[in-house]
Amino acid sequence: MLSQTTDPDVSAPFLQCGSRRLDLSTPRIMGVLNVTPDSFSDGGALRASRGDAAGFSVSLDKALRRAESMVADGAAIIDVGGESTRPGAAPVSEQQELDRVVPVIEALARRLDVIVSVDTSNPAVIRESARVGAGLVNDVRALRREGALSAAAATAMGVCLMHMQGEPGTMQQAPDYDNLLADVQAFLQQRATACEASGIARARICLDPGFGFGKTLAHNYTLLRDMQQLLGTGLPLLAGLSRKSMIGAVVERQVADRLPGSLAAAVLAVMHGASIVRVHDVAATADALKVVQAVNNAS
Ligand code: 7PM
Repeated sequence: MLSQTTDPDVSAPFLQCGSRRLDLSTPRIMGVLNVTPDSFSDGGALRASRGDAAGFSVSLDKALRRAESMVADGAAIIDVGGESTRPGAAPVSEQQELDRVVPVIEALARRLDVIVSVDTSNPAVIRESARVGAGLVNDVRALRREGALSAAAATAMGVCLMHMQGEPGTMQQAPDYDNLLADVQAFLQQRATACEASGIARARICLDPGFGFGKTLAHNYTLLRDMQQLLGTGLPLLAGLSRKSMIGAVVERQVADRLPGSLAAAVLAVMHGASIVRVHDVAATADALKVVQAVNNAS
């Protein structure tokens, strides 16, 4: 008897990211690459302009090596960002953000066989990142900034639309929902519809419930338990849980000691419908997800 499961091409899920098609028939890992001035131990040479040849190359090389090792460990996407979403973080100017992320994206896109993602809300950063080879825009503001939607639409990049209640500086002050899952789903659906209306094909869109972004601890765990409901949109889900305070709160450990908790969260996210997990610890997460896959493939 013919069945869909005998034909690997029938309804195989994917995310289109520029010229690359990310196969989502098994869960994928997005590795986090921070390029803030303090994220590499040379004291911030990424901030240095192209004129500062020594500092520039040292930090660029470190970023490249870190990304290379994440790819070797199993990352399908490298997410390049400037931690501008951290509550209380100093605002970064457009030029600073361009100077930090564009050279790194260009180097990664040229040298690595991986989808390079840019973590930004800024239209100029979206445009420049696409020009140098980025395949995905990861925007915690879901392309709501003036000009961001049209900037993304003018490229062939994939987009990750994340739910956030409020703005990074104040979002944790009093998170409140009438109906958490319904509110998150309605927001994401509305942003996906806006993307499609701007010419972004559905195949380019993935959704993210935004763990920790305008949510209490209880909200975050309800969302992790019930995120399968978001699959009703028909779009793939990305989940970012790695090292977050929702894990720290239950294991009572500092950021550096949250790997076991983060692995449990990644496994649960995949079991509850996530196609992509955004993590800091790629090798360990890859092992954990292989165990999930072995269960799913059991006869
Ligand atoms: C401080 C606060 C530092 C928060 C870093 C963070 C997500 C993301 C981030 C996510 C998507 C972190 C966050 N989280 N992008 N960017 N989904 N799509 O813990 O959950 O990494 S930044």
